[in-house]
Amino acid sequence: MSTETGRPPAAEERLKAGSRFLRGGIAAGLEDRASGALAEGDAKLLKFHGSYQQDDRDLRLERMEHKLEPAYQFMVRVRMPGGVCLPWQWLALDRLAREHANGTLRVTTRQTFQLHGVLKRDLKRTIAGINAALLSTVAACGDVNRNVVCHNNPYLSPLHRETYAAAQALSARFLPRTRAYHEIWLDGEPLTAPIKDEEPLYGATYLPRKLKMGVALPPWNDIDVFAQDLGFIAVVENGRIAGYDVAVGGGMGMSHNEPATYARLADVVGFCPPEQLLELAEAVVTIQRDYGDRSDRKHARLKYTLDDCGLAWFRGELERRLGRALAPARPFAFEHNRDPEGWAQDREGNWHLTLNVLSGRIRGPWLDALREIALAHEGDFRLTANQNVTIAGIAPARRAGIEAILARHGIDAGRPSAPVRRDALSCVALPTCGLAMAESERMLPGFLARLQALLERLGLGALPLAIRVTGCPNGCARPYLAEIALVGKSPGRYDLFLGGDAAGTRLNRIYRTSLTERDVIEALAPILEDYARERLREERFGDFVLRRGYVARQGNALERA
Ligand code: SRM
Ligand code: SF4
Repeated sequence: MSTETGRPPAAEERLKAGSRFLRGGIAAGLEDRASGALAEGDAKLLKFHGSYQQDDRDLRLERMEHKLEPAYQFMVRVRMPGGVCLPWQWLALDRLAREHANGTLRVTTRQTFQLHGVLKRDLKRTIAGINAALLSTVAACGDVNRNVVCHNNPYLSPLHRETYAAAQALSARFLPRTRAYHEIWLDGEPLTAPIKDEEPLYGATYLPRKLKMGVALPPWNDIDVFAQDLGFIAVVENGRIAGYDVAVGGGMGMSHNEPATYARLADVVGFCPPEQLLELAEAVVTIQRDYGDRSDRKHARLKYTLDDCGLAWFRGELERRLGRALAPARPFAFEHNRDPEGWAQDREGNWHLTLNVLSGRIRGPWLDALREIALAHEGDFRLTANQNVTIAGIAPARRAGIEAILARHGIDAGRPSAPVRRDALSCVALPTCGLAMAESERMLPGFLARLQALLERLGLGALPLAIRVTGCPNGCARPYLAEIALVGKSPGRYDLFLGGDAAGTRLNRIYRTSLTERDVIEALAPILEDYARERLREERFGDFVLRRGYVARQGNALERA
């Protein structure tokens, strides 16, 4: 094992190398009833199996005072490329959420589900249950290719079908090959020494860090393609997908006060025909495998490899591995990165209903309503990377039935959400996320209500606004692409970012630091007043703050393309 930097490898590299292809001591640790936790190294390896060890942070202090170990619990993330889930799979996840988790399903910003609050004794049952529903959790987390996201607009098929097929193919191609997952969770026959497992693509130490892929279909950028390590932008010519423009090196994560870490938009490096998609992805993944920084995990994402080695070098290396020159990128144009809301009908007459789920948290009447719908629904469900749910493929005769179920549970599918709610995203943060510095999901409804009141006072109640909140700078709700973003700094305090655009092609800029929620509203009030008076026709708030100099302008991804 070596690193390109000449510095010693990070501890995680030794852990992976010595884990016997991700087995570690997880199986034995699950049996150990003395603690609700796994050993430290095993908790890290567990991520590759799609689960995070967490503890209920609301209870930390109290349990410490009573000399109890933290309230350990596990988050389980499903691998669901393109976010498509059949009704019976939905029912299986609903049951697992009620029986073994905290009674909620959480739609993530990568188009899949998370369960929270699973106890160690129920972890195996939960993961086995997900597999019994022909879903998986393998490689939903860890230093591998994560859940592949894909444009979500089923009524645009057959183009949507093609992008979805591309997402599925990418997902399958980069699955780890180790049998550890089957052994631990599905009672597969253990391999006896010498271990014969191998990872032909990843190798025994997998990637230096996580890697994220997504497939976009312009004019919709509902997956935020420029935030992906490797993004494919479908190029539509004569009504068919002629191929994909390839964008590399996107990423959101950074740390406060560490300028060596930063959010970065992906660069468009060329075009590839559909049949070369997997080959190209493999070349990108193996460059990152071979050249990514394995000594410093804060500097190990593809975006840093790209900036350290240079875009020209990267393109050259890519072409060397492909054995041919990359074709130049073709033109594309994105209009927005949000989801449509409400009912839409496709050319065959079927209906699709996109429900706005605040922060993607499905609980209470929403959980019950969607369960009831899943019992009767003959189409499928599609999760979006904006944390929403589309009930897709509803036959015309069944639309009224779906509406009636929703209405019985107090959900009015016909009424659009307030725009601030419709396009808002938030990460999970407290109480489950171990890295949260401030509230996010739990503060969002109150914050949006205060902002909505301000907007209404200024006559801007119907203003479309992309607002994103995260509990720390890691960027799980892709805040640096929003028109307004709050990024957690310390309990109750946020950095305020302004100036993203409506299509997810521009990074915003920091405007003020360490503000309380109330300070944020006070800081926004004069800018919104100015906007109410001085905006140009159709001018978005994110564009206005740049034009008026509230934050400095920087190039966007399309200008870099
Ligand atoms: Fe994330 C870590 C939640 C999408 C960047 N993310 C975490 C962890 C696992 C915390 C941890 O490491 O202990 C969070 C679990 C919280 C919880 O209790 O559930 C977490 N991330 C999420 C989710 C659930 C946010 C959401 O509200 O939906 C999203 C799950 C995605 C999925 O289904 O796979 C989620 N995370 C993202 C995204 C958005 C995306 O991928 O489009 C990003 C920014 C894009 C990127 O990766 O650059 C993101 N998460 C991070 C980072 C920063 C990585 C970096 O390069 O610095 C971390 C921290 C880390 O990896 O060390 C992180
Ligand atoms: Fe946790 Fe930070 Fe991600 Fe929010 S952004 S889920 S606080 S890691």
